[in-house]
Amino acid sequence: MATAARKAPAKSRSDSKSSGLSAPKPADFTKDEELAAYRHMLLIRRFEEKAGQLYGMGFIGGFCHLYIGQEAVVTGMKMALVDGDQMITAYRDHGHMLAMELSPRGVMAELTGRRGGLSRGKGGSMHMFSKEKHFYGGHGIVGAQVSLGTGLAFANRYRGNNNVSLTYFGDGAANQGQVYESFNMASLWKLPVIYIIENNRYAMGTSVSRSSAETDFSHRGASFKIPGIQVDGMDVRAVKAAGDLATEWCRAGNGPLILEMQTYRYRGHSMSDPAKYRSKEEVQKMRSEHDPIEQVKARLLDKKWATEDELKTVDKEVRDIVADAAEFAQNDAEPDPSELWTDIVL
Ligand SMILES: Cc1ncc(C[n+]2csc(CCOP(=O)(O)OP(=O)(O)O)c2C)c(N)n1
Ligand SMILES: [Mg+2]
Repeated sequence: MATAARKAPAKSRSDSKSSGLSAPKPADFTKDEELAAYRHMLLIRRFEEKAGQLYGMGFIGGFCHLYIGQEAVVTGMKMALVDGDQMITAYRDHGHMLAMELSPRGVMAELTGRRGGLSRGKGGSMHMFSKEKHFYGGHGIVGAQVSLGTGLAFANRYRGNNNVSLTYFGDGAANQGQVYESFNMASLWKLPVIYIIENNRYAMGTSVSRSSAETDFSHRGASFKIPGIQVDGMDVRAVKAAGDLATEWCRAGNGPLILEMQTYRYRGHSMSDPAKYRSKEEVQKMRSEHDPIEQVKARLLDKKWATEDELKTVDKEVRDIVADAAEFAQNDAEPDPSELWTDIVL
């Protein structure tokens, strides 16, 4: 009996195939779309590099998780949104904020704990929000944002506004229990939520294969009849095409969808990570063969849509925005001590 029970499971009946969904071909970008994707991804990369420097110089305290390597995920998804669509994520969140057009000055000044920060210097790297830009944080408890993101989708449904909630979480968070409670409700009530699992292969120092029984995260909704798709999260065009498909799916009233973004983080989990769990060669291979920004750059040059000099100008413009944000974040005043007693429930 025991051997029969261990037989390989039959293929899931509620996966992407039975719903008629499969990963779409990468989007055919116009010149303007390629250039916009290049600029947006470069802004995130340069911003994160600067945040890393400021951390090293002692301007940023506490936690700081960099998004370098994963830029195509938020950039491609943002290109598929309409006004009013919401985004919520975990603590590796600066790229998500910049994608949602939160001000680089406001984000950087929050990292340095200054008055001009988006949470007035009291939230830090993991806790920033912008209701006007429909960005709902920034959450440090692994998996906690998944139920909140599902709640945002519930509100959309209740208000009949046709907006979609983009709820991001990591491969590690995908093993948290509340994720599945959320999946159940989202599917039962057909909520317009896209669960974006950023599979960057590691949860702190633990690889996916060491921690996950099902390593195909697009199948994680099978028990709840939520279809899923695996996406090359290093190719911004593949992300955009998946984003278009997923937003249309949700807006048509079909309920939730899972997008597993296969991506990679180049830096450590946070700023104090000895990185003994992976080889330098593994990181180098991803950088040299799959870098999301280099892919766009190569296409722009290949199609003669931009020259090296023009791309250098874009880099200069982006560096100027980041330098201005860093300058502001280092010189802005710290919050007044009386601020310790504001924005809290006593
Ligand atoms: C409930 C909870 N458990 C454990 C932690 C400690 N912790 C912080 S990040 C992390 C790993 C999460 O990895 P993943 O979801 O893959 O996200 P990534 O860091 O790769 O973006 C853990 C276990 C936490 N913050 N919250
Ligand atoms: Mg991870």
